[in-house]
Parts: sequence; structure tokens; C-alpha cells
Amino acid sequence: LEKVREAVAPSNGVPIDWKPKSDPASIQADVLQNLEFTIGAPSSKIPNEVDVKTAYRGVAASLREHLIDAFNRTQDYWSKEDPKFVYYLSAEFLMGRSLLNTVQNLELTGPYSEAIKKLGYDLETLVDAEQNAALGNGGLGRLAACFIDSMATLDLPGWGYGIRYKYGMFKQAIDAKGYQQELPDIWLSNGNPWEIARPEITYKIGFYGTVDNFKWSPAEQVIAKAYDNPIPGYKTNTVGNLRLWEALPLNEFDLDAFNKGEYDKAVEERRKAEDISAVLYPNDATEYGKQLRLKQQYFFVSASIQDVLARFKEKHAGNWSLLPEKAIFQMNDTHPTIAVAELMRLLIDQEGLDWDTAWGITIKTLAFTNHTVMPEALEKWPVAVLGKLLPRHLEIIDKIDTIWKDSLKEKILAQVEQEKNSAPPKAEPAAKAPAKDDKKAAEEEEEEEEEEDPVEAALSKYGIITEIPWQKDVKVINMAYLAVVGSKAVNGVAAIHSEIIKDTIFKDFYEVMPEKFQNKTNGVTPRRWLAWCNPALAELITQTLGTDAWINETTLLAGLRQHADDKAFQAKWRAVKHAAKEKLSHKIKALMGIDLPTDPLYDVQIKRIHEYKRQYLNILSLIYRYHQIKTATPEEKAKMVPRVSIFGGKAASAYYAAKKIVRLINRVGTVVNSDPDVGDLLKIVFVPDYNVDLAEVLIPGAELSQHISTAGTEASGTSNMKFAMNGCLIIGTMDGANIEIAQETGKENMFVFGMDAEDVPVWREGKRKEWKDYDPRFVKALDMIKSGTFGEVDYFKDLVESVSVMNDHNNDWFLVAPDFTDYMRAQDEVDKLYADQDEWTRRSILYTAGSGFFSSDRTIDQYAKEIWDVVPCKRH
Ligand code: Z2T
Repeated sequence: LEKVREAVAPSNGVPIDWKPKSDPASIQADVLQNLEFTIGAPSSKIPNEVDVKTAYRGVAASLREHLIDAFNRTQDYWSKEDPKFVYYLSAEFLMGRSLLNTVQNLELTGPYSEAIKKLGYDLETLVDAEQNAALGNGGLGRLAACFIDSMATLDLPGWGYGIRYKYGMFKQAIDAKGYQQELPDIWLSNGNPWEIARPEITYKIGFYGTVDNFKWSPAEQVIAKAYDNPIPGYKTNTVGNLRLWEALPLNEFDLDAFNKGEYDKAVEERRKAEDISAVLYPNDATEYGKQLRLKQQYFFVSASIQDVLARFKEKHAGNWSLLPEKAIFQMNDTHPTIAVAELMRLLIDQEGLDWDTAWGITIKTLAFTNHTVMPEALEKWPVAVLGKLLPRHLEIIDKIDTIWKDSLKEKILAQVEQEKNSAPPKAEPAAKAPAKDDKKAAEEEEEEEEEEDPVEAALSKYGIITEIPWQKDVKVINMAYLAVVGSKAVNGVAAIHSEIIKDTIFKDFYEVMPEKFQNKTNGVTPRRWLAWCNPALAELITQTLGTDAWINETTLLAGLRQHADDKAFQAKWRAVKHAAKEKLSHKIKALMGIDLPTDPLYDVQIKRIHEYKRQYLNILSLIYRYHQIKTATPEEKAKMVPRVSIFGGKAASAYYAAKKIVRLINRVGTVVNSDPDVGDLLKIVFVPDYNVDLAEVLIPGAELSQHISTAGTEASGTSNMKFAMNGCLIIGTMDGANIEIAQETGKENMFVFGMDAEDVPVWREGKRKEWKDYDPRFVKALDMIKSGTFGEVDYFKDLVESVSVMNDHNNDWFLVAPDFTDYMRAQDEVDKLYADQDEWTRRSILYTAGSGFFSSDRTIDQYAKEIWDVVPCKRH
């Protein structure tokens, strides 16, 4: 690069200053130039007559120069220094919009705002013209986005690796009857000014075919093409990278077929290849064993590892034992766990290493994060499916499984001997298997009699390849087990979750290798989720603390505690919150045409719709509230605390129960909002198409947020952290990161209710069966649905029964009924406290003050030190 710069330097030898200029006048000129020459806008219309989307593209193109400048310098520097890198492998990166984040992180907002105004636009309007990059479902994908922001801010050498989906998370529409409809997310329709296409960086990815003497001959091949997305850190000149892969055909077009008039065949290969990176699977914490999904996973994992190994070889050809000192791959849930087999394959088949050497390297180079204990989300690929698509990988996984179990034999043998000697043999607990019919159970018993090798039996629970208990003969590969065996470290995402996985889904593995298991409590970036989305609050915090250093050192927020009782400060704090409520109210007016008053309590529950997250509990309590309003005397009404209840979230397209809940919320909202008896006492709004940009308005405007999952089910939650940062009180269960938020902000300041994680299994196994003690208010709410208050009685029938009838199909697995009474008690406390605005505001301040721990900078620092061994590498 230096040579290039010298070559183009003017003859006087003074090198050209390649840095884009940052004063408003230069920026203004640069935007104009980009509008004309990068975007190609007609010069007669520049600047005032180009439409907003075009203006956005011009500004983004100009900012891109600043990004690329710092990006190139960072990547050059890292390449020269050759530090250890972390590669964050994730099927999802939920980036949202980039304009505001880029201009803020690069500290160019002042001059850009000024330049944009001079051109006749304003920054906020252009920010709103950008499409969301919604390449993720929910928490898991947004976490990955927060993590790469923190990696750049902490100057950690690291890249994200994922898929450049052509269509991201579906757009959600709610029809007139309240049904969710899914529409394609055509997010690239206005181009993507942030990405850098790399047509020169491609890899071949094989599928299907045969293996002959360990040599794989794929029957199908596609090309993975790289797109780089610069990730700016804040208060540093480090710019990291998110490299996303697009799938393309080896052969673009079959001209022969075309000439014969076979038009479909002419493009068939292209279409099939492009399918791989076409759509994000819209499942949140559920799994569908779709072959295309496995294809997607292998596609991006193989391209990413090939890419890393190619760079490693350039610097350290042949010295493979050095790989763990130069690279670590963090696998974001089970989606990228085929990496275990792929790294082994590349090291053995391509680079000629022997098995043991390759394995030694692999287990030092991979690490694994688990994000859920929902059994339906733990990926298990049928051996037949994986073996057909990736025959060589199946061989490798089979061998890993065999060697792994062999390594345990001695230990097990000793255990079995000991058990023999001590107690009379007791039967293995049937564990998590669902109820089997008698015939199947009988068959199993027969077979057990045949086998009868206690060592084999004890070993079977460690099997990576196993039979599904209720489907004999169908062998599956448990990808989470493969990841645990193949990784140097395994972590959960909140303290309680990391304990639960050791006791449940990974219990057996924990017992034989406890040293691998760690906790890394999630965090969120305080830039996007406080400083940039809530500038008025940020300004007040900065004024109060006398510094803006809290943006990167969030523990400084604790300094707000000493002002929590100060009435004058409380008033300022309240005014900021009120302005955010107004902004939220305007947004809802613009989106839905609904007028929301701004004095009531703003209560928000936004997250994927899932039975375990219990939006149902929330809406049932609101139905009862509606009943109370309808039956109240004027005196009683005068004492009620007005509330605006806002919901948002998407239901997985095939998740029928979740879709019914969406519909119920919408139906209740329609009835309540148009009932003249209710007035401003209650408004219920379901905001369609909840996504990152809506969250950036909803969270600052919320005063109460709901995180009410059945204890033991929500691995962490991350919006709870965002709400806390923005001074929003929480009503919640002792689940996920709520527990740690309660520790940091004071449990007495949280509206805690419900059974805790230890009670839940006890309830499910015991009491649940005979319990009939339904809260009369719960019964009333269900009766209102049943009697047609919200219409569609038949449609809602099974939803009602799911929490009120005990039979084979309905068992209220998520404890909506038994937690209802305590939930109502907590809601009463909410109302009571809201009547005392000073005390409410004091607590609001304490939430922000106590949220410092939940910065993703802290999380990433822990990953870097405790798992990755990656240290900052900052150019000066
Ligand atoms: C997801 O968003 C989460 C877990 C998943 O398990 C899948 C998806 Cl798409 C496979 C969420 C958890 O539900 C949430 O508790 C957690 O905060 C988040 O991941 C990030 O760890």
C-alpha cells in the first residue's frame, strides 16, 4: 500500500493525504460529488430535488469513504502485526440500520448534520430512509451485532462471519382481523452502501457425492463470494469487519440449454445455488430439520474456515500447530457447529495432517455458546440427511464419536464396578423421553435384555450419534454434543442459564469435563442502545456525571445513584422520559393512526412471540383490567392508574399457538380501544413489524417493560438490559439475566413475581396434576374470551384450553395459570408505585445507574480474556 501511495504522490515527493476530510464544507462537497458520480443522480436535481432515498445514498456513499479509510488502515495494521484473531461464526447478525451508528461512532455527527442541512435535508429524515438489515431473528442475532460493535470498540482483532441473505427476517403485517401475515423483506432494494463486494474472494463449497478411501468427490459445487461490512468502533480508529457470504453457481448460465429453448434448465444451476443464501430461516428458538438450512450452515462455515486457513497459510505455511495461537472460532449456538467436522476435514484431507494432530488443533481453536434449553431448538440432524449432503463429514463425526466414547470407557468401567459393589443395580432413569406407547416400551425392554452390557449402556448417554428414544432406527447427530466435545470452552449466556445447562442438557458432559464450562452473561452495546437512541437522556447523564466517558465505561453510570433522591434532578429525568414517550406516541400515530395519550404509564412487551415468553399472561391480565374498568363506579375509575400497553413481536410462521396469541392481543386491542367506557384508562396496541429501528424508539419511551418468561426458560434476554439502561422499570420473573439485573439495581426496585426455576420442575412433575385453584380473575378473563367478547370463539378455543384443561394436549407447560395470581399482585404494585411519581423516577434513575454491568464491552472483555486469549491491537 505504501508503494501505491508513493507511486501516485505528486512529483515533489509529498505523499497525498488520503484521509477524507471532516470539516462541514468538505463533507458537503463530498456528498455532492458522491450524489453525482457514485449514485449517478442527475446533476440538474442535485442537491435539493433528489428524493430522500437518493439523498440517503449520497450521504452514505460519502461516509463510506471515512469508513473504508479507517477500515483499510486497521486491517493493514492487523495484518502486519499478526495478532491472534477471533472469528465470530453466526448464522445471524441483526444489524438494523447503519447511518446513525456510523456517523456517531466515527464522531462525525456535527459536521455531517451541518453539511446535510446546507444541502436541504436533515439527518434524522435520512436515517429513516434506510432499510433495516434484519439478518437475524431476535436476541441471538442482535447479540452478534452488539458483540462486533464491542470488539471494534475494544480494538480486538476479530471478524464476524455469516451469510448475506438476500431476504432477511420477514416483514410482519397484521390484517384487519388481527392475523399475522408474512411478507418478504426486500432489504437490498435501495442498494447497500455499506458493504464492499469482493468478487476476488471466493471459495468452492461442495455438497453430496461420494467418499472413496477418505477422499470426498462432491457431486455439486457452489461458489461463496465475500462481502465485507466495516464495523466502526467508538472513540478509536479501529474498524472491524463483518464478512458475509453470498452463494453463486459455478456455472452462471447454460447457453446450450437456452439455445435449445430450455429456459428453466438454462438458469437451474444458478437458481439452486442462489437459494442457499436467499432467505433467513424465521425460527426463533425452534428448529425445523430442513435440509436447506444444513446447506446454509455448511456453506458459510466452510467458506469462513477456508478463508481463515488461506490467510494463515500465507503467513505460516506448514506450521499448523501455531493455528490455535492465531485463531479462535466462536460458534454462536449450534448453527455453525459443523465447523468441528469441517476444520478436521480441511486439516486432514486438504493439509495432510494426521487425525490426532488435527484433533489437538481443533479443540483449541473452537469454542461454543449455547443460547437455549428449549429441546426443540437443539439441532439434531438425521444421520441419513447429513450423510447424504456431507458424506465425508459424517465419517469424521462418526470417528469423533467413537474415539470420544472410547476415551470414557475406563472411567465408566470404574464407575460401573463401584456401583456393582455398593448398591443393588437400579434402572437408568428414563430421563427426558416423552411418554411412549406400551408397544414401543415393550420392544425397548426386549432389546435391553438382549444387550445388557452395563458399560455400553452407560456410554450411550454420551453419544454424539444417538437414536431418538421414541423413533428407533432413526439415528441423529446431536450437534450440541458435537460442539461440546470439539470445543475448548462451552458457555451459557446468563448466570442462571450457565448453571441450568450443567444440570440438564449437558449434565453428563459437565460431569466428565467440568473445566470446559463457563458463564458469559450477555450484554448490549451502550452506543446504539443508550447514547445514540436516547440522545436527550445521554446528554443529561453526561451533564450530571461531568463526562461522556460512561459511553465506553458504563460502570461510571453508577455515579447517577447519588442523584437519585435529588428532586430537581428527578424532574429533569422525568421530562426526558416524557419527551421520549411523546416521540413514541408520534411514531405509533404515524404507523397505525392511533392517538396515544402521553400521561399514562407506558408498558411495553417486545420480543419474539413464544409460549415460554408468556405474552398470553400479559394479555389475560389486561383482559381482566378491561373487565374492572367496565364494572367500575366513577369513584373507582377516578382512582385507577391509566395505562398504555404496547406489544410487539413476530411469531415464527409455522408456530400456530404463537400466531393465535398475536391475534388475541390484536382483537383485545381493537375492542378495548374503541370502547367509550374505557377512554384513556387503557389502550392496547400491537405494533406491527417489530424490529431494531422500532426498538430504538420503543425502549427510550417505555416506563415499564415485561420480562415474564416461565422461570428456567429464557436463557438471558437482552432487551431487559436495554430497557434498564434507559431507565425503564422491569416486571419480571427470576429468570435469565433478570436475576443479575435485580442484583445490580436492587431486587426491591423490580416487580418480581412467580415461581422460580427450582419450583417449576417440581410443579410440573407433582402439584400440577391435581391443582384446581384457579384465580377467579383468571377464570373471568378466560370466560370473556370464551363468551365472545373479542369474537372468534372457535378460533381461540384451544388457546383457552391450553391453560385451563388438563389432558394429553394441554398441560399449561409454561405455568400461565399458577403464576397468574402473583403476577396480578406485582401489577397492583406497579399501579401503586406509578401514583408516586417521585419514587417511580428515583427507581428509574437507579435502573440506569445499575445497568453498567450489562454493556457488551464487559461481556466481550470476558470472552477475550477467559476464552479467546485475544488482546487489543490498536494502531496509533
Ligand atoms: C435466540 O434469539 C435465542 C436463543 C436461541 O436458541 C435462538 C434464537 Cl434465534 C437457539 C435467544 C434467547 O432466547 C435469549 O434468551 C438470549 O438472550 C439470546 O438468544 C441471546 O443469547
